[in-house]
Amino acid sequence: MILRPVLGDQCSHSLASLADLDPARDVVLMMEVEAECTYVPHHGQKIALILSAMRHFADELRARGVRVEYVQLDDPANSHSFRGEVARAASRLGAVGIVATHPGEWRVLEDMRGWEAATGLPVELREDTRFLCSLDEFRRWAGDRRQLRMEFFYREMRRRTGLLMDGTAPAGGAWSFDAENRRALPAGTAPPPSMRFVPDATTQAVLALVARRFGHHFGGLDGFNWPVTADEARLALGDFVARRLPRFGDFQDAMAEGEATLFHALLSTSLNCGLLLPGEICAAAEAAWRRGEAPLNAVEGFIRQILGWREYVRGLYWLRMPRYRDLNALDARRALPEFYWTADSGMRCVDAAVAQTRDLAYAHHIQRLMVTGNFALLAGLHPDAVNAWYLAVYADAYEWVELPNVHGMALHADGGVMASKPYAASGAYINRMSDHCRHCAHDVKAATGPRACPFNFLYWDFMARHAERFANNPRLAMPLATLRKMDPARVAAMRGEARAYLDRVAPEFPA
Ligand code: FAD
Ligand code: DLZ
Repeated sequence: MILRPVLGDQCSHSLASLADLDPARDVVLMMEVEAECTYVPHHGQKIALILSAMRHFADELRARGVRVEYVQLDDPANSHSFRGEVARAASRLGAVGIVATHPGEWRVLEDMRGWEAATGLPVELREDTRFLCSLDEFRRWAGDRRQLRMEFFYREMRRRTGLLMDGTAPAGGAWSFDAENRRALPAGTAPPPSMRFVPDATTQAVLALVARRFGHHFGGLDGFNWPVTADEARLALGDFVARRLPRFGDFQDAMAEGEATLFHALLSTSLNCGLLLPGEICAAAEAAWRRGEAPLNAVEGFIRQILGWREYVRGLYWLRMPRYRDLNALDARRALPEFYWTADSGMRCVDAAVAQTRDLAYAHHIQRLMVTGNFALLAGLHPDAVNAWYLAVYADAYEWVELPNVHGMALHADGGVMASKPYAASGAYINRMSDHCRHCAHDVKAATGPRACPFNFLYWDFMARHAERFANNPRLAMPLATLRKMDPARVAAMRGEARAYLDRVAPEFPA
């Protein structure tokens, strides 16, 4: 008997380790383990999503005639670690070998490397073929390039997959239409509400289990509305393509009061746990454009996120781990402010992002990057604390995708491996892209004084703090030139306010 462990983010029938499964001989092992629910205190909705998706997937496998050994969280014999459960099942079932698929996190790969010793059995680890770029292909592409840039990787992926290509040329004559995708949401625009998924008995049981065991974790369960099966995920994809994709590009960077999802896809949770595959999502988006149902700026912008960014961050993660997560290029040393949990910073944009994260386990890209991420960058919050927060609070978070986005894109802690400049912005950016500032107690035009927007004094403090480091970065030439022209007394006043504010909300860790 070959034991075939399937992890919580591997709920895909096309999984490489299931390709040659012999139902008469083999057993699939699925394990709900405490260690995976608590290595960071995951949002309850994330735990519920994974456990429900796992239970549904196990049922689907059984319906196909596969023997599934499923260990529930409440099983008294549960050892609560992957290695412990694999060893227990291998000996109980008399396995002669183990076949698994490459995991999504370094930490789990290290665990798997101990399976042979723990069981005395040969372990075959297969490539995760659900990605469009293999780890070897990414390594070859990265080669000895001095700088890795997503744009060039993305073009290569377009050529390789033929997505949005007319022969050898990009559809519409350009690789990117990003310049058209920076509109704020006009007042009165009502994005279509997302689809409703009513929890079935399996999901209800899991929600009750999560409330009982992990009720103390950050986040509410009432708003749980995630697809938990491939069928549901495909309905969500169809709904997105028909109702939100056409305007995805225009309002990709917008934020609005009371609008948690705008024209975003809400598909990352399904993709990341295997209910959908990236190829089928990109194909559905391209088909909508070819049918004339969605414009090219929307479809290209959307496909770039999946074919470009998603594959790129995954390649980068495995290329650079494990050293990547220890980088702290900007020597950031401050603690995570309490308001990342309580949503009471007094900054309307931050509180909106944190409150919806608490309620939905979701925030869209610009909230993650330009609000909570931007604050963390400007304030110099320690990368470990920020990474742990992002990994805990989002239902789509796994380290392979969370770490490059947070550590690299938002915090610039990797010194520029992921992005050529830090995404630092003052309140003016948030004001341009949202209506939060109009409702905020702070004055977005003020950089000093009792009503000053913290994003303003923190922005200039950040620029001054790192002026030397970024002196030769052409993408920061403008703000650094503005800083040099500013009245030194004004700069000193902003920096004084920044220090006083930060010492209050985010004290430095001792060196
Ligand atoms: P949409 O905006 O509709 O985008 C469509 C799809 O593109 C997403 O479903 C996702 O699969 C993919 N995508 C878009 N941007 C990225 C990106 N930068 N990296 C990888 N895939 C991308 N995404 C995660 O899946 N898990 C995370 O833990 C995560 N953490 C993030 C942390 C920060 C600081 C930032 C800036 C981004 C993070 N992202 C993460 C990327 C992105 O914000 C989410 O994928 C997106 O918000 C998910 O919502 P959606 O499905 O509505 O996405
Ligand atoms: C995220 C998660 C959670 C909360 N629980 C489980 C679990 O009980 N069993 C399981 O197999 N997987 C779980 N996961 C997903 C794993 O953490 C994920 O497979 C690894 O992070 C590798 O990406």
